[in-house]
Amino acid sequence: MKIDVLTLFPAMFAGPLDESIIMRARKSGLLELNIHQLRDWAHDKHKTVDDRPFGGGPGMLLKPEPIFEAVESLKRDGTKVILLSPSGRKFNQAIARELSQEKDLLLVTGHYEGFDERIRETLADDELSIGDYVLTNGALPAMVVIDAVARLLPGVLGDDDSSRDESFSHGLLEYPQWTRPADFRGLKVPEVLLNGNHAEIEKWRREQAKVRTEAQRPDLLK
Ligand code: 4G0
Repeated sequence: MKIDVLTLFPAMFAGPLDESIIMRARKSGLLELNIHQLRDWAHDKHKTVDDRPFGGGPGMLLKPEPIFEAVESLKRDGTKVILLSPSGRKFNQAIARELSQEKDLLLVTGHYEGFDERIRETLADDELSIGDYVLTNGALPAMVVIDAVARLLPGVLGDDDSSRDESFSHGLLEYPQWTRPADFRGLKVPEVLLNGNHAEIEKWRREQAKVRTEAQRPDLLK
């Protein structure tokens, strides 16, 4: 998969995507990642990319010309163009799975109070939000989407990690887990996990996952 990102803050992308599993995916060619500076498509010598909203109001909007020209120069046949903004559809594991089936993504990250509406109407195939909060710009949301999608690409994870993903799709939170020592400062691991009865362990874990989901995420059970 190829992922292009259009951003005003390319330096923010150095670091998180240069580590561990994502870097391995990039080095092996399973993921091609290209970060682009939106100002490269600005028209004037001040590299202006924003302007004030018609009708008044606070803040600035990303103006259409630089983004239209950037997207037109970067997208090819079959590229899915996605805006990151607080008004998007809420990103989740199911959307990550869908996106991992695409050939190319182009992530357009905003800033200020948002985008000129013509960008949303004409240029974007989808608009995603990583959650109900406002950040200073869309770089972190783009990195969240890239990470969640890249680890699902065939060959990126080992088999152990891949199967772990399925437990999320069963719609419950993870059951609690412990590792050695069985007694740490008097804090003991539940006896059921130490007795080697795998049918009993499986049943106990299912119950615990349900208890935890009811407490933390009752919305998942509805
Ligand atoms: C567009 C995404 C972009 C509009 C982006 C802000 C949070 C998210 C931005 C705005 C972002 C998210 C209307 C403030 C840049 N913050 N939740 N900031 N407005 O995914």
